[in-house]
Amino acid sequence: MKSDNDKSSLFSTTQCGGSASVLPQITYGTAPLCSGNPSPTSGGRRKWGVAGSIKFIVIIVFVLLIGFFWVMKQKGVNIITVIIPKPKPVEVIEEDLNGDGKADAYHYYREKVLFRINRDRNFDGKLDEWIDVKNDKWSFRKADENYDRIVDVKDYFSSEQVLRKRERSLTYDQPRRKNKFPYVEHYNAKGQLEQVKHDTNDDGKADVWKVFKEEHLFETKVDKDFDGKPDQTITAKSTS
Ligand SMILES: [Ca+2]
Ligand SMILES: [Ca+2]
Ligand SMILES: [Ca+2]
Ligand SMILES: [Ca+2]
Repeated sequence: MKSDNDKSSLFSTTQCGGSASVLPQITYGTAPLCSGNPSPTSGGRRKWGVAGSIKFIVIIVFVLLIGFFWVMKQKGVNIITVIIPKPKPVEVIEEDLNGDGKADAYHYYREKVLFRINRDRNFDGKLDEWIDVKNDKWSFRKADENYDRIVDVKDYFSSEQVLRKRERSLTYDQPRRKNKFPYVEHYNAKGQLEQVKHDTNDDGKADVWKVFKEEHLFETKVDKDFDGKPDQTITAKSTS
C-alpha cells in the first residue's frame, strides 16, 4: 500500500515563473506543465498553432486592404465605383401614337442602343405592352390583351424575331386561376404552330396535347384522369 509520500512523487505542486506569488501548478511526474512556458524542444520560441496563424494572416490582409483603400483615396480613385460601376444612363424617347398630345409609346436607349419598348395601345394612360429588344429584334414581349391591367400573354422570340413560344390565358380570368398561363404554344423556326400544351385543371401540368402539321391540327392527346399520362388519342381522321 502506497504512503502519502509515494503519492507526492506522482502528483506534486510547484510554482511557475519562480515567484512565490504565482499560483501553484500540478505537475505529473517530475516535469512541470506551466502554460506559456517555452517547451524544451521549441528552441525557446512560443508556438503559434493553426488558429494563431489564421488570425495573423487575417490581420495582415486587413492592414493591406486599409492601406490599399487609403492609397486609392489619395490618388482620387473611388474604389466603390470601380468595383460596382455606375449604370449607364438611359435615354427615353416618347411617341404620341394617336395624335392627342399625350405620349403612348416609350423607347428606351442605353448608349444609343434600343433595349425596351413600352406601349399604351388603347390610349387609356396605362401601359399594356412591354417588349425587350436585343440587336434591334424583339426577344420577349408581354401584354395585357384585354386591358384589365393583368398580363395575359408572354411571347418568346428567336434571335431573328421569330415567335417560338407563347404562354397565354384563354379566358382572361387570371385572378381566379392558379396557373395564369395554362395554354402554351410552341412554334418551329419558321414561326409555324407545332404543338400546344394545355393545363385545363390548373394543377400546373399539361393534360391536353395538340400536334400540328403544316399548321393544321394532326393529333390530340387527352389525360382525362390528370395522372400525367394521356388516356385518349384523337387524330384528324380517326378516333382510338
Ligand atoms: Ca396619345
Ligand atoms: Ca392601355
Ligand atoms: Ca389582361
Ligand atoms: Ca393539368
